[in-house]
Parts: sequence; C-alpha cells; structure tokens
Amino acid sequence: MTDIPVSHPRYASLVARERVAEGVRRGYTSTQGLIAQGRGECFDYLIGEKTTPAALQAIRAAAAMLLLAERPALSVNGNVAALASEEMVALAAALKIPLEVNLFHRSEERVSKIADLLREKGAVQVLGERPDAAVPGLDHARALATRGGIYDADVVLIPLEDGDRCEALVAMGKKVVAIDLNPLSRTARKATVSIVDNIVRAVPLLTEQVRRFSGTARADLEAMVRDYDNQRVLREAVREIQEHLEGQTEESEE
Ligand code: PTJ
Repeated sequence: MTDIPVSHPRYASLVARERVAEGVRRGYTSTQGLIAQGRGECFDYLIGEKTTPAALQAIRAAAAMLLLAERPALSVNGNVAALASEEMVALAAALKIPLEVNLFHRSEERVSKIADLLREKGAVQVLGERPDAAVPGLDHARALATRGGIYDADVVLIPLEDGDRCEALVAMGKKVVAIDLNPLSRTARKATVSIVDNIVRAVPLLTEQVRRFSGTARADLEAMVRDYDNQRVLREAVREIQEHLEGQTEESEE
C-alpha cells in the first residue's frame, strides 16, 4: 500500500481508497468496487466527511431495530470487507450473530476470500459460502442467500448495496438498514432505515449504540423505532448537504 503521511489533510479518505485498491489486488473486492468507492468519496465530500445529526438519528434507530429483531443479519460485500471487516466483526460480536458474505458480482473465489478475511479478523460464524436459497425477483447469482442468515432474517443490514437488491429484500417483508453515502440512491430511498454516512464511521458508532442500548427495555426500543421517520431523515440529509455547500461557498467568497 502507498505510504500516506498522517499529516496529509485528506488522510482518512486516501487510506480508505488504498484499502479498496488493496482489496482488488488481493482479489476480494471487485473492480466495480473502485467505482463505487469514487462515488462514495464524492458524497462524503458533500456531507463534510463527518457523521451528521441525520445520520446519528438513523444509527440510533438502526441499533434499536437490530436489538429488537428476532433474526438479524449482517451482509458483507467486497467493499465492506476492504473498508470495515474488523468493524463488522465487532458489530456481529455485539449482537451475537453471524456475518453473511453476499455479493452483487458474485464469484465463489471472492466469497471464500472474504469469508477467510472475516474469520482472520475474529468472526465466529460466517455464512454465504454455501447458499441454499434465492431472493425472489433477482436474476442470477446475486440472488443467492443462506437460510438462517439473510434469507430468513427479519432485519438485514446492507452496507453499500445495490438498489435492486435492497428493494427485493424489502419486498420479502424484511426491515432493511442501509449504509449509503448517497441520500438520493434507490437503496437509501427504499430502505427502512438509511444511514447516510461513510461505513468507516457508521459501523463503529452503530456498535457503540448497540452496546449502549443492550440493557434498554423493549418498550423503549420499540418507541424509538416507532418515532423514527426515514423519509424525514433523508430530507434532513439532503438539507445538510445544501447547508454544507452554502457554508463552503461563503467561505470561498470571503
Ligand atoms: O462486492 P460486490 O460484488 O457485492 O459489489 C459491491 C459494490 C459496492 C461494487 C456493488 O454493490 C455496487 O455496485 O454498488 P453501487 O450500486 O455502486 O452502490 C454503492 C453505494 O454505496 C453508492 O450509493 C455509493 O455512494 C455508496 N458508497 C460508496 N462508498 C461508500 C458508500 N457508502 C458508505 N460508505 C462508503 N465508504
């Protein structure tokens, strides 16, 4: 990996870029993942490269929803593996559930490389290497899922997901928590809870909230979920981008 000095003003962003490039070199991230990363960087720039108040609201609701779930599932693709494998393992440990490798551009080689990486980082159980079901409405290998994991989950966390598959999971009756920097994406629009934040920042915060709420009464968690309005939070996310851009323009005019 290129040696990036910590003093570089774009350190975090450059390290993330290197991680995705490294994932491609090692064969667990798809080449398309590089394009997804570029798109993510652009939206991260627009939100100010920080977790916004709207994202925090979504993270809290997502934590409550995951804790209330009977069968929650966590999906890991090639970009997630490159950017946040340790963080996803920590989240799975906090919820005491397995992780499932679920790829859009599926190849068996990539699935097993990601599963190995997650186990290397301490994952207790990794699903996805032997899928035994298919998400209805999706063609080809990207529909593959596992019973006991994503296929029969009631709540699924899908970071950096394709809109089509998000919609198909919602159509199965699942509650879907998305992590997607683009508040206008089909994934963000269709998910039950959309965390508009970088996965690198969002997953540790989500784990923190899961730990914090783990002793909270069910009725209080249910109230948190009931009071959450995803369309309003998405509108706030767009407004936060506008405000950030207005601030930037004013600064450059001074
Ligand atoms: O490994 P695979 O085969 O499952 O493929 C994974 C990718 C991500 C390539 C695939 O799912 C894909 O093509 O996704 P999209 O349709 O490009 O969507 C990715 C979404 O994630 C876009 O809306 C990006 O803005 C967003 N995104 C990219 N990087 C980040 C991100 N969101 C949060 N954090 C990021 N670091």
